[in-house]
Amino acid sequence: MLNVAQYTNLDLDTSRENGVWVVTLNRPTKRNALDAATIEELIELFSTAPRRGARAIVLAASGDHFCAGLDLIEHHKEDRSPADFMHVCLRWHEAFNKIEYGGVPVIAALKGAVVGGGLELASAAHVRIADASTYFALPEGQRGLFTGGGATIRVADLVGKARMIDMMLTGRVYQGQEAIDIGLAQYLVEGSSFDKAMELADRAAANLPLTNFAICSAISHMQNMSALDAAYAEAVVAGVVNTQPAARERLEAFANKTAARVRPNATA
Ligand code: 1HE
Repeated sequence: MLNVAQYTNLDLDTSRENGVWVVTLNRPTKRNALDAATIEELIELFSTAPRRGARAIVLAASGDHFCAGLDLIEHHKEDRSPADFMHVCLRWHEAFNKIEYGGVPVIAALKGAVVGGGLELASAAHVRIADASTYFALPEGQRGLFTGGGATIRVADLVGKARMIDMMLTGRVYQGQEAIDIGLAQYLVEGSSFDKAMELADRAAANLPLTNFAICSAISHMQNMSALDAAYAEAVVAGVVNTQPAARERLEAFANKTAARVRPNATA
């Protein structure tokens, strides 16, 4: 079992029996700004979680804001050289790639500010849930900075490059239904984004781990491939996943008419 005492800026709760872990950004007085220490903790946690039995992970935050992005005070104090900051960015990429490619579903419960590097972190998760307080922005442009945590890849992928460029040039803020419509999050809830994240994590954790591994790793890898290579990789992954013994049991349940059928949502 993971030594939970090793985390200072994260809180880790592994107590649920279904393997749903809750990882909470825990620097609320700094609006969960990401300093170098927090990035190292994220790397450690998300590198080890897949082989330590996590079946799904809810990424939450303490306080009113999900994450204020790069720790600007640390960055100011450190007075980094270009090479120093390049290495900082490489550690951010390491952390966020572990989230996106780790093979365990990561569901982000968003609230308040999801800005700059906070949006880069959120965009590495597989599912994003916004509540009424959530707002998204890329204030780097106004701070004299540039994104360094993968936004040029993931945020541009979510919203398209024209919207990302507008967000950075003009400081545009997205929230509410508009944020959903442009792809910044998949869900907007009236109540608590955390409660919805737990509900979805419970659902995802009930899938077979190997199937979730493919969903939360292979699809991202395939996006980086040519169509020809992606089709080949898809066949190989499906060959492994779709013949796993546990899938046979689920197919048998379908054949025996004991498995749930796919039905439309109930209408009011
Ligand atoms: C911080 C940070 C931070 C707050 N680094 N310390 N990100 C930004 O440009 C966002 C900057 N932050 C804000 O705009 C606001 O703080 C918030 C909208 C997030 C929250 O506002 P508010 O009124 O609740 O809090 P506050 O009074 O601004 O800040 C409270 C404390 O958090 C204060 O510290 P204190 O010691 O004076 O109490 C702030 O200094 C601290 N704080 N945000 C450090 N970001 C790999 S490249 C990525 C590029 C980027 O991410 S650029 C950063 C973009």
